[in-house]
Amino acid sequence: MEKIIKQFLSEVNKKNQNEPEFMQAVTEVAETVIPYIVTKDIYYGQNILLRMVEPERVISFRVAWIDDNEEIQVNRGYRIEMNSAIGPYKGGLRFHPSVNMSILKFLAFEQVFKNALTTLPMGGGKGGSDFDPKGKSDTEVMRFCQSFMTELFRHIGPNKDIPAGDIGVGGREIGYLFGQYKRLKNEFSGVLTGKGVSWGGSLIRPEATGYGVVYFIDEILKNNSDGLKNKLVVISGSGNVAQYATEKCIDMGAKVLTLSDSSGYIYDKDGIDKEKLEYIMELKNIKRDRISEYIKKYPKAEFHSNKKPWSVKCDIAIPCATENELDLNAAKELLKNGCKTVGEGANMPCKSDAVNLFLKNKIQYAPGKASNAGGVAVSGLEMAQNSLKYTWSREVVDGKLKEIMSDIHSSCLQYGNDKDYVNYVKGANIAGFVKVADAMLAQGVV
Ligand code: NDP
Ligand code: 2IT
Repeated sequence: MEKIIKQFLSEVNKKNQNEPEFMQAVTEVAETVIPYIVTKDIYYGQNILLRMVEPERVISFRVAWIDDNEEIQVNRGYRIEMNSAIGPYKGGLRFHPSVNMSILKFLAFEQVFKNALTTLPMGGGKGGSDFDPKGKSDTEVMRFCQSFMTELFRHIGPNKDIPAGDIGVGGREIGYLFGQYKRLKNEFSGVLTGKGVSWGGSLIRPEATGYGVVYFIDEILKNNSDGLKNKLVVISGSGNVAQYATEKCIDMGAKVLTLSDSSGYIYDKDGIDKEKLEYIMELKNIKRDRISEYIKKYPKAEFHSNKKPWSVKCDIAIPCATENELDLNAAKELLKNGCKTVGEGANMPCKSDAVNLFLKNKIQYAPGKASNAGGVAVSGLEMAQNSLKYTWSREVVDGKLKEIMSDIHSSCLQYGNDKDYVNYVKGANIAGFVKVADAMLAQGVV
């Protein structure tokens, strides 16, 4: 078995040199899915995984724009259309200086499995740019978004490819992107998700990823006759996912001790309550300031510059910032301090050796493609509402989100339940694979 996996990975590696994040995501899937494929006659010998790791289409383009000093700036834009076997390409756009082909291919690959798990008809894609929105004026962000969409618009469409937000792309950016698409196409359509509620957006979409990850963690705990009440929670990030994960933890009676950004983390031993969270939302979403400002307002809290929050004692850790933010040492520290549950809000925030340590120690560990699927799931519900030309209430959307997260949990149990331990990595990868593979087999070699 090991030989087959190694051979497969070396073949993929040959074609994808210098793409470490993509290879990291592919390796995790290969290690769990290949042992399953070899036991199934319908999949064996069909090279399905080899087809899945090859994007259906990769688009890369120049984004030129003029900054406030009238200087010409040039960024690179991308869209990876990874797999459309079960529906149109669907996935976010990331604007961050670190964006490159490897990062977007890993995100697009993960998205294929995640979207399959949601039970909704969405294929997988991802895009973005190395543009850094930090420190840019609103009008600079608008001009960049307009230039970006002036190329992207010809590749996307409500039945073709439907982008959404991710790091650096929130409601403001989706607004500017949508405005430019509408102008170029002279068409008001559901081409993007995460839109404002008054112009085609869904209620609960901003909250969905953060709420969803907490619903998923609640499912894990319930499966062990436990719950979130009075649990100590450590969260990283302070953006969209972190904020709403915090809100839902508070609602469910847990105590959130930390949040972070790329400059460090805050530790509030009294817990971040609703009022403090409201302050953080204003700080991050409106003032677009740094998390360190928190201790000026709440001097009893601590700020740890250039550090990550994983050394703080907790029951549950929810990494919600970015990939590979939790390494082996951090995982050891969490274990030493008695942490029992790790639910990923971000995509691939735990390094492979950290994940292996969690699995070896039977930590309840939920990979992002299962636990953070709530965001794209509600994007799918936004698409459904756009098609119906109708809107559902908060309660209806939240109810559907809860049901979807519970169904994803059941799918993980179906394929990942090993006697006394649920391996959610194995469960999520095989469940996602089966759905996409069956569709690919039905559609022939294309
Ligand atoms: P935001 O841009 O709203 O927030 C990102 C947060 O992570 C910020 O606090 C940011 O700090 C921090 N961060 C980003 N990059 C780094 C880095 N390289 N090092 C340290 N900190 C960093 O993004 P989201 O909350 O939307 O996304 C967070 C994660 O969740 C990502 O992995 C994303 O792919 C994933 N995700 C998002 C979904 C969504 O619906 N938005 C859905 C599913 C997954 P700073 O401001 O200092 O950069
Ligand atoms: O990683 C993700 O699932 C997202 N950024 C959300 C994608 C979407 O289409 O809503």
